[in-house]
Amino acid sequence: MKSKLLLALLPAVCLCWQTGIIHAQQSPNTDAIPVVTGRIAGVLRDQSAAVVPGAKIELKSLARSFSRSLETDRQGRFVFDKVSIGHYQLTIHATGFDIAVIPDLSVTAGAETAANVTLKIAPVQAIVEVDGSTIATASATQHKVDADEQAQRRNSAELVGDAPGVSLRENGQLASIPYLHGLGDERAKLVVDGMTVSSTCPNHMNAPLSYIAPSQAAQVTVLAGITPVTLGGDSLGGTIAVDSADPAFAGAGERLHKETTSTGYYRSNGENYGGAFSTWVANHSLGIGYTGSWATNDDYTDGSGHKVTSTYAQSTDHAVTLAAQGRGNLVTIQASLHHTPYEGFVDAQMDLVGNDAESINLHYRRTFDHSVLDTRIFWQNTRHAMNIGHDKSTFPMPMNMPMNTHGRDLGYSAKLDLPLTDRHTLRLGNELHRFVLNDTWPAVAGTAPMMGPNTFININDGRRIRLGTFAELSSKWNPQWTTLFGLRNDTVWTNTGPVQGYSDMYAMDADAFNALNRAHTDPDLDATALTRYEPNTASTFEFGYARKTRAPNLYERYAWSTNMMASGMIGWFGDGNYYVGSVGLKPEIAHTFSGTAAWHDRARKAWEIKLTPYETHIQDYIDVDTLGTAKYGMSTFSQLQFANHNARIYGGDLSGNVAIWNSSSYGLGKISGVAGWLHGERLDSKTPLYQMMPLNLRVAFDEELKGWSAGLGVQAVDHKSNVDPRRFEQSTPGYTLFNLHTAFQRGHLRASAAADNLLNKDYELPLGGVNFDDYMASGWMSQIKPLTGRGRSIYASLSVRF
Ligand SMILES: [Cu+2]
Repeated sequence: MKSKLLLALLPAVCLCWQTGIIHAQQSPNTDAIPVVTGRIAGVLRDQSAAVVPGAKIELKSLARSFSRSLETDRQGRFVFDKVSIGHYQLTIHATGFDIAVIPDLSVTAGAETAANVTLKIAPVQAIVEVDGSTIATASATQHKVDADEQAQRRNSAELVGDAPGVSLRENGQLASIPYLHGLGDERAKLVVDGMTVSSTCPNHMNAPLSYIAPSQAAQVTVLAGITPVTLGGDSLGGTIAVDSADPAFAGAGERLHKETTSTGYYRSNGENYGGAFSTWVANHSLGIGYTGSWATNDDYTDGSGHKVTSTYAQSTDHAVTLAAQGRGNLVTIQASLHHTPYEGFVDAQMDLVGNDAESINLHYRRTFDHSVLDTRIFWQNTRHAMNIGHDKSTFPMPMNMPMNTHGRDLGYSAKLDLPLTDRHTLRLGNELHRFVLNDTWPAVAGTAPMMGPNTFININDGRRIRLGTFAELSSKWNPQWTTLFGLRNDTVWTNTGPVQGYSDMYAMDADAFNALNRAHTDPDLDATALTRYEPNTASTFEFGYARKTRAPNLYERYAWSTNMMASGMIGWFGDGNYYVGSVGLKPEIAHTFSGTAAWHDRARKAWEIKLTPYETHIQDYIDVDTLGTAKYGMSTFSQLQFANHNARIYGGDLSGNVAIWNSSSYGLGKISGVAGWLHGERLDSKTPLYQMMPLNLRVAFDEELKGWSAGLGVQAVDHKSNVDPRRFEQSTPGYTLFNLHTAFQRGHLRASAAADNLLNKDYELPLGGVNFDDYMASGWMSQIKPLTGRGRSIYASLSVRF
């Protein structure tokens, strides 16, 4: 069915195939074939005649409710054995290629039907498949994460950092926070293996992407701007999906499919080292695997040689996966454990002193004759502890201030892809995400009434429940025109129980909060309308509108204390300010107009250039009002309360690549680049929005020759002068960074090396927030400064795969 949808979406399905009947006598396994069945066998190749391994081959009976699927083996071969005689449709999905369909293959008794297929490079990258949905949008970027990238990226957020429209905000070492077209953190939906997991922390220290190690990530998808409603819900800026590898079952001629990878790496700046191990074994219907990783790092040093304290971290991840397939069914269950004993936060008053999470993710996919049902149930239990870490100066803060949160995420999703006619496909779905949060700060002996004698209850059984229902119609009117219309309703319920402070000095706020009606129901409506025009195989134009809604999170509504110390613990902005919630907050609604124009050679192999301008008007953007300011020593901070204000963001992304040479003697030499520019402002005060990435450009030259690859990258960032006055955001100067990398493959072994910030440039991160540690270490006697980035770092890794 999905093949039909894809067929409908693609301008032309380029497919070369030959079928023929080879008499059983010529087949090597003649005696194994019973008379009422036959077999289908073939080899998959690309246009250069190279074999295509790991492609998904789906076989469907044209007459009966029967389907089977498998993957091509390392030689690109596949065999369907003991296939009942009759007529079948064969569909081939391979990343980077067109979907190929052989509409009618006939299987005769005791004979082998050959189905050798030559795949063509996908002329349109507009089709991406993520979390059970096939999405057509030209602005989407999707890529497979290779071994070098898995080893080179410090955290999984960095895997999406080079995609057009994305900028990363530093937030600890284990997960930077992606911004999509200026809308970041919880304004961008982050989906890890189909799961939506919440930050169980008032500082978002355990952001969703910290729950998948780069070594486990196999594919990343970025949908900035116009997100199809199937991937929506709390997705103001768009959606980022990070997925681990699909289960691979034994292919033709393979009794067991086995894969084992082991990687170790070392990064000089901050003594960062770690390793990952994964192993997988499967027969034709059952598979089991394990992935584990461990990483540790000390504080890094910036380009001036200054040690940036509280940038240390350590983490361990384990995941066990079981998968089974047969007759159109695929079931996967994954159980994971994540353990972070410590992680410093240089831009916050607190550090992470413990984070433990367990999760279970059950996925079931059923392929029917004409439709696909995709369902998932997930659960995660997170215990998170904060305190003042070992790097932080204790003056004039208390020595000890424990804060503990406990969060539970539970959710399900069910999606059905239903082709109505050859032209139209309907997609229906329903999903639930339920988040329950407790946030309590135990009393510290001898500190009453400031921090005792009672436990400070920040969030008491806070709940945010989102139930979403959606319908989407995608239509391929003719080879040139495609449309997509979607409607989605999310009802979000939030509530929390009564609270208390450490002592009576907090009673006024607590009593007022407890007297309020804290239960809210927000009926959120999302809509997407997208149209695409492909006048020829060398250009694509797309234009769309999306309305997307996000109801406030639990801290935005329920962080209740106006006490300076208590409100200093709230906020995920890294700005040193003090935040207070507001029960009456309304959901924010983004109206986005965006277009994409892409020009490329026919095969999208030699060159491509893509331009995406956008404008978003955000009604009731959750910004802040100033309650007061306070000068501590040399620096001034604000106490801010979350408040709705209209805002708008506009900008554009430009990306492109060109192959400069491609030959057997010189290999493939390629230049690629991504540029982004945006402007964000609050409409009533005409002031800039917080943390808007300045004009930035990344250019890379890469060369691949046989088992060797190397590249040079340049990143140039303009100075940031548009700053948010309410948060005392500071401007940062422009900078240019260079990096080099190389990798070499020999048999099972792969070695890679890199130098980041090659010239050891001293620079300030435009989205890095402030260096709160240095300010505290000076006894408040310094002007608080923006966070500086990493100085030069040399990197080496070695991995074995067999
Ligand atoms: Cu925290």
